[in-house]
Amino acid sequence: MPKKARTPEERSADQGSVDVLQYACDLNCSTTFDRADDMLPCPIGEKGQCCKHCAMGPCRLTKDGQVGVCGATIDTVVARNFARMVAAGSSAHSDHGRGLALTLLEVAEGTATDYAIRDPEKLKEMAYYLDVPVEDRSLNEIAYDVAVKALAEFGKPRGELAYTRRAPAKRQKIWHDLKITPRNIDREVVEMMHRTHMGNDQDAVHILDQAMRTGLADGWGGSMLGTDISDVLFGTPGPVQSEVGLGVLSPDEVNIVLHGHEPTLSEMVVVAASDPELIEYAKSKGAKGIALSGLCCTANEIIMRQGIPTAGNFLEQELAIMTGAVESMVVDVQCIMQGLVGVAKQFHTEVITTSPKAKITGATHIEFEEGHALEIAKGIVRRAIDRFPLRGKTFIPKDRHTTIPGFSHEYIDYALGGLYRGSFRPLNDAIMAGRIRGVVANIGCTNARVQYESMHRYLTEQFIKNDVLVVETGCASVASEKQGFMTPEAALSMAGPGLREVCETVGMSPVLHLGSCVDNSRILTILSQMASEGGLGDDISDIPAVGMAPEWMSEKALSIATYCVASGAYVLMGIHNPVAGSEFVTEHISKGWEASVGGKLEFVTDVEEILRRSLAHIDAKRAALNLPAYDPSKWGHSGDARMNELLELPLEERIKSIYGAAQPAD
Ligand code: NFS
Repeated sequence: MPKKARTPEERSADQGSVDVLQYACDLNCSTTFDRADDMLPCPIGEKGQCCKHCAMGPCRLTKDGQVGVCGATIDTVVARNFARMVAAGSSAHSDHGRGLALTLLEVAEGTATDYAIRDPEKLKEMAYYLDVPVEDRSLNEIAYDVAVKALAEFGKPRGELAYTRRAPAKRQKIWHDLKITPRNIDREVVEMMHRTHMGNDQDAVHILDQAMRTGLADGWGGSMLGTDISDVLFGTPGPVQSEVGLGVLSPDEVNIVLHGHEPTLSEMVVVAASDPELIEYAKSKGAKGIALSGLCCTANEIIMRQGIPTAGNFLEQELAIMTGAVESMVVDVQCIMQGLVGVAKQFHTEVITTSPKAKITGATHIEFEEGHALEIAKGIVRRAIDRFPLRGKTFIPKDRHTTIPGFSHEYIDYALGGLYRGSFRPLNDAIMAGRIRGVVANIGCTNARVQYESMHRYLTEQFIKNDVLVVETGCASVASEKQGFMTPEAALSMAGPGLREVCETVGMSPVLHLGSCVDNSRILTILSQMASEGGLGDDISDIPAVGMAPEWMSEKALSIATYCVASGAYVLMGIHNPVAGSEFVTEHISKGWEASVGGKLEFVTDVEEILRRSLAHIDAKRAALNLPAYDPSKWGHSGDARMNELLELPLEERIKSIYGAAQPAD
């Protein structure tokens, strides 16, 4: 029976989206939220209890002790379903990384002349880990070898992933002992698919071990290569001021929304849109200029490097079109809803697919080639301009917010110690002293099944109030950007006293934007650096830190969760438990994985319980390190906020408050 349709306010915590959702109702436009309300999730598939791996099934294992036609137990079926989701997620991130490696190769070979090496130092760091010599060699020679070695990481016949050497020594040993160090990226994904084919691996623990190895191939392989090469080609991010929200769409310029994941395309459209000839062409069509904005992880890529505003997260892709103000939505891969084409048909918007890996029926396909990148990007911009005269009635919400994204791990290192003494020491010290209680990585998607952004917003606010430094990527970060959490002012008005003091000293916000979803690899690097800095144990699992994706929806989120757990982190996921069909598997990925790799994965739908478990975990890790118990009353007696407070006091009280009561002279 269809559920009752939710109101716009019940669907989204974001005011701009609520306004457009109301407008969509008035126009009788259907969105992903209507489809979610109409379509009840399959209760069997939701818990991982359905096996359709052969034509003797599908088998639905809903009763205790029931087995499939082949005899597969519920534990095997649930573990296989979960492992396949991890493999799909790992493949998506990794193929993104491979695409960038191929672009780097073309740059080095001189066939992709529109790109350049923007961060030579990062290229040399990659060379170090990939055993590429750098002495007396040109950048192109280094780049060529780095690209070839990076591509070999996907399919080399022997050895292990080179980047696993970036993990703390203790962590590497855990992986070796458990035989889950990834050998090459493609091999782990292929082996996961092989093992879960009918009639192979039928031991839940063994299947789940390979799921960890497949996840690690993503985190320490495909994603980490993707992040590094993006930085090499497009620049390592540093803080930049920009804006977020559907209100960034321009009422009088040609709006081109860039949606998807890979920066190769979006960066070129950014260049094309600043071409004076094209700007003049836009004016000739009655527009004031060309306005670019981003959606989903592409948004994160271009806001943190180029300051291009973010229109919204995953669930705002249809809403952006419904404003009637978008001439062109240009997409590449991942998190792109097929529903876009149906929505676009009701407006003047053209949906343009560009990847040879992702066509959508009814969309215009203009295939992107790195060798003709700028020419193709200019063609795309021109098409968008041509649609401007077709624009009808528009409804652009007012909602837009200032944000300062762009915290690469290199920048954090620099911010904490300056150019000559950059280090994670101040961060470790702040955690050890208790000024910062711990760190939370809040990441992942938004999901149409819940009031989207509400969990991200609530949890992030509670964490910073509790002196927990929050780092974010992907759609989660868009939610915080809209709340103003990613400005230094947020530290003054919202952070707990200890975190506030640290943020004031460094001049940073209490929630740091680390980039797109592949950039969760930056979190692995930060955690490894914190472990090697000293004072917080000697492995990632010792650090008072928690990872979470409270509004996850994609298989990529499961891959991220799995590699974070295998790297030693406690990870909490919301929405629903995809392994709920097996008590054994639910228990194994929590307590079982904690025993074997020190990290654990739990699915918790109640937001208060996510908060409680996170803080309890952080405090338990502090206690295990013999650090002082968290006590906010010790902090907050210095800094700008305290100065402002003092300035409000009458002079005498102010002096007493600073110097104490005057003591009688002897
Ligand atoms: Ni990542 Fe989720 Fe998609 Fe990016 Fe957004 S939905 S797992 S955050 S855009 S990949």
